[in-house]
Amino acid sequence: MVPLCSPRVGRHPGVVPLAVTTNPCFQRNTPSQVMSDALRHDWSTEEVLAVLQSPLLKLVERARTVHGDHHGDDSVQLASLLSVKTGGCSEDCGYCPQSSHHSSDVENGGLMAHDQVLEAAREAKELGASRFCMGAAWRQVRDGDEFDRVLDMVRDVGKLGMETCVTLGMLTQVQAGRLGEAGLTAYNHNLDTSPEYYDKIISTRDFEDRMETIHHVREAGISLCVGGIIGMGESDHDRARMLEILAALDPHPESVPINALVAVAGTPLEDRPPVDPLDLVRMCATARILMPESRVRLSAGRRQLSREAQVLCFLAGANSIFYGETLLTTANAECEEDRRLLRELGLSPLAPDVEKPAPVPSAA
Ligand code: SAM
Ligand code: DTB
Ligand code: SF4
Repeated sequence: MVPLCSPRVGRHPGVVPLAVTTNPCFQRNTPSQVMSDALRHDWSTEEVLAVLQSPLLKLVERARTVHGDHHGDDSVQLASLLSVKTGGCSEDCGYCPQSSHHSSDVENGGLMAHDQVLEAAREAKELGASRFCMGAAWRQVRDGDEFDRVLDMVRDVGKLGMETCVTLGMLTQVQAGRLGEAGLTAYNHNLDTSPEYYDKIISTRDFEDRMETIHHVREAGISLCVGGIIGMGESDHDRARMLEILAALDPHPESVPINALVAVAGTPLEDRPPVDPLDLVRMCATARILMPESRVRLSAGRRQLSREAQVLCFLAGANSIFYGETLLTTANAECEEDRRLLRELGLSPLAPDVEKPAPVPSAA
């Protein structure tokens, strides 16, 4: 059995994090500036871009320092994914093999049986995962039998002693409340890209729809898992805008998945060139600096990364991964290899934090 670290609980009031100045070389600020810059939510696009484009070694060093100041252990969160309802989605997200607008090989299926989902969760726990994330290829949640069944899945996976996460598309406030009552730990709802690039990728909803659901999730006291994708043809400016908007959320999302596009045949983005691994390192480092306390998750596209590139992402502040043989419809890195890499690096899988009190949005 893999060793489990205790989860880090709460913020570290005594910690003096390094503030990031507008200087891309990140000189240290004076102590008073440092204190006032802790957990900022007011990053400008220019500031974020300066961080993202700063010399790579300085960027990684800076992120590593912020990470050390805010994360007392060397834990990595292992989150396993299961697609509980696959394909046939009415949205036209250009990256997604599950959209009915595209012609990938993904087979459409109905909502999985409860027992099968529970079995998959038990297996994931056995392998060392602390969080179980269930994804559905829905544009939005519809009230009725299927949502009730997902709520039962959340309840019963929670009873296994795992953190639960779902990603079901758009939610109303009432639906978010029902997920909260079922004991859901986290809701995944990615921004995916910048508001300015959004309509190049998706035409069936807009960026504001995404923000609305994120707001409902927060109001329901469920923790947020919100990130995005790189490698879809967006500019550094778009990447910076996405990170700026993530960091403007108050509190910051507890999990920030950074995905590299998995270019799937039959999707409009099938011919996109592979992401430069160092761009992923930059995204992880910048996310770490902007959102010091969040779990930055090195997400889709990890299978295409060398061990060395993954090490750089961990050095840059990534402290969460998707763990398990498949993501939703595509392959992920091998579990055995992941465990070996973590052992070699001296990183330990995080234990589930099932007692965590619900985060409260700020009054502002
Ligand atoms: N339908 C729900 C939604 O869109 O919110 C939940 C499932 S959706 C597949 C979850 C997220 O997976 C997307 O928002 C996107 O960020 C990510 N994703 C989907 N396909 C991807 C791909 N080919 N490469 C990288 N990330 C992908
Ligand atoms: C997230 O940010 N990435 C995951 C999860 N949240 C749901 C999904 C990645 C999907 C990659 C393509 C696939 O396997 O279908
Ligand atoms: Fe549907 Fe989600 Fe895929 Fe978009 S990303 S097509 S909403 S499953």
